[in-house]
Amino acid sequence: MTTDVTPLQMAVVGHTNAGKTSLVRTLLRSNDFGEVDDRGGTTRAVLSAPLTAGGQTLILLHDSPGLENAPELLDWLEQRRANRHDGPARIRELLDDPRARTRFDQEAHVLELMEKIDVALYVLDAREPVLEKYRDELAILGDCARPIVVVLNFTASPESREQEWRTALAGLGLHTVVDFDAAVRDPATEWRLYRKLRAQLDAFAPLLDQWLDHRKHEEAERRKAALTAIAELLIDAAACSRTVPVHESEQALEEIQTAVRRREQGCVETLLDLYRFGDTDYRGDNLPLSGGEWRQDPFDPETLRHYGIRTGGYLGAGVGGGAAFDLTTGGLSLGAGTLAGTLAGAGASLVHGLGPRTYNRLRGYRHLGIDDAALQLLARRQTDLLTALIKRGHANRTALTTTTTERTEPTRLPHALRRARHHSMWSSLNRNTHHDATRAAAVTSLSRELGCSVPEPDAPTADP
Ligand SMILES: Nc1nc2c(ncn2[C@@H]2O[C@H](COP(=O)(O)OP(=O)(O)OP(=O)(O)O)[C@@H](O)[C@H]2O)c(=O)[nH]1
Ligand SMILES: [Mg+2]
Repeated sequence: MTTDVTPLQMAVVGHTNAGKTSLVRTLLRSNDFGEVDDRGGTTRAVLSAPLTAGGQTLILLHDSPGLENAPELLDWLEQRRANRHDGPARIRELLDDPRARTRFDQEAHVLELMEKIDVALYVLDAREPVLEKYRDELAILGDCARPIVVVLNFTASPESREQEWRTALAGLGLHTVVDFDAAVRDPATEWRLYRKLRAQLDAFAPLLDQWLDHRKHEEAERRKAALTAIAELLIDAAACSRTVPVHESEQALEEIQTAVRRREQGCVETLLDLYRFGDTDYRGDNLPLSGGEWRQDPFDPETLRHYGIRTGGYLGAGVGGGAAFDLTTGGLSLGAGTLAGTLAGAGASLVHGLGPRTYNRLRGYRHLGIDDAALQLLARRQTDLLTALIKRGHANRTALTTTTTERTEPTRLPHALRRARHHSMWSSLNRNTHHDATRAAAVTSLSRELGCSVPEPDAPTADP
């Protein structure tokens, strides 16, 4: 049974173009809220969105239009001598005055909002010098008599004047300041922001604790689901195989490659969905991801080189690595275009010491699958993508990039993938598929192993 909760009402206010809507997007984990633009004056009315846990709204976020005319508005307020010691009364006087409302239309939306909220996040562009107009904005907001937490945005920029701002804000009696770059998702800063709110809002402390617990749990579950999706892809790819007459080898290889490419694409989409990113996040020409698809083919040796994956001894055979291989050879890698010819030319020498499927082979059959290097490539770029998504804030409007770390030594495939080689039923890309408990166990152990190379999104447990 759920009890009714009175949500914390939180306004996001500040100068125009300071990054208010971007901050809301990051806190919501969604780039599907409001409009974000460089021009300024983008948000023209208050727009609200809930932060929910277990079907309950715990926090209501209110985005607001930017303050543009604070100096004149402050002059107006300072002329109201009758209410000179009563800030909220002066603000009400302004809102009740039709001429002032028209004159300060944009600001009136914000002041009306300030009257009904529990706390305001004042967003500042930390790259800006400490100008008088910002002090005026803070003086006006101070009149509203609501707790204010100052959010220094753009702190990841080299032009950030964070220290200058902190000193100036302290001079104005504002000590609750948190740095926050809305384009970067950093759970530690988000955690700090909520801790600052908690310190100011005793009555909402249990609610904020509940929200933080929810957020941590949600992040951990999201990461787990993403790692499972990658492990499923890799098991499907490793277990994918076709046994065909030699003359159909080339066609069968192409079929395997097409199936694996599609399967990888499915995994990309699952990860983007899990992290709530859309097609605007992967535009761009200089990226491995373009229009939601990898621009580099996983079966192209160039792609392997890009990822620093060595194809071991395979290339020594004189054929392209990272393509697909005849599983009966125990690891000889063969490019699609060269497969039939190479096998035909290699003749019996390839048959030497080939293991249990030699019989089929001798009768003119091939047992084909994808090679270790291509599997390593799939694992690397999916875990790289997941790492980039974990760190990406929803205010980030540049296209998604992934960084790859160069590895020179060929690494051994994880045990689960080596096992998958012997279980063709485990692959959804084969005709006869059967997902049993052993496959599930392989997925679990592989996703744990993959997790070692993907950062934990958990916020720090101690107070900063
Ligand atoms: N790099 C970076 N860019 C940001 C950040 N926050 C906002 N931006 C960019 O700054 C511009 C303005 O952001 P908005 O979120 O629209 O700002 P706003 O305060 O809501 O603007 P108005 O609604 O016009 O008052 C956009 O181009 C954003 O992409 C940030 O933390 N880092
Ligand atoms: Mg806005």
